[in-house]
Amino acid sequence: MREASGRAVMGSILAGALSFGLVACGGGGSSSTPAPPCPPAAGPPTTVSIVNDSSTIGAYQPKDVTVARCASITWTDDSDTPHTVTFTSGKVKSSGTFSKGQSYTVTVARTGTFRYFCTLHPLMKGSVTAS
Ligand SMILES: [Cu+2]
Repeated sequence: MREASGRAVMGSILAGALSFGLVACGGGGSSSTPAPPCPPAAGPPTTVSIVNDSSTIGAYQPKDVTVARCASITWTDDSDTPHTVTFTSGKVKSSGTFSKGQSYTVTVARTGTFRYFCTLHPLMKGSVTAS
């Protein structure tokens, strides 16, 4: 049990070194940004309708969409049930629950294929490919 206090001291030294490192980074050098920022209004918007489906309760229509990077995608709930658009990767922002007549719009700043589903009806699945 005596080692515990020793570790706590190490932890605070590490935290101090980290905050010093962050301050030292402000010199205007090149930074390693994973995805370049999107220009405003890049490309026409893509729309996906969420419709009633007898087997999965809801369905994304179209299920899979391909867009240019930075294009916006809007899902509109045209069904009778609330749904979500929840991405399996944290690289694209997920929606909360939205209901009939409401919509959710996201801009995909990275390239790749991003799968998503509905947390309320996990059989509902779709994907967005940005290139
Ligand atoms: Cu759903």
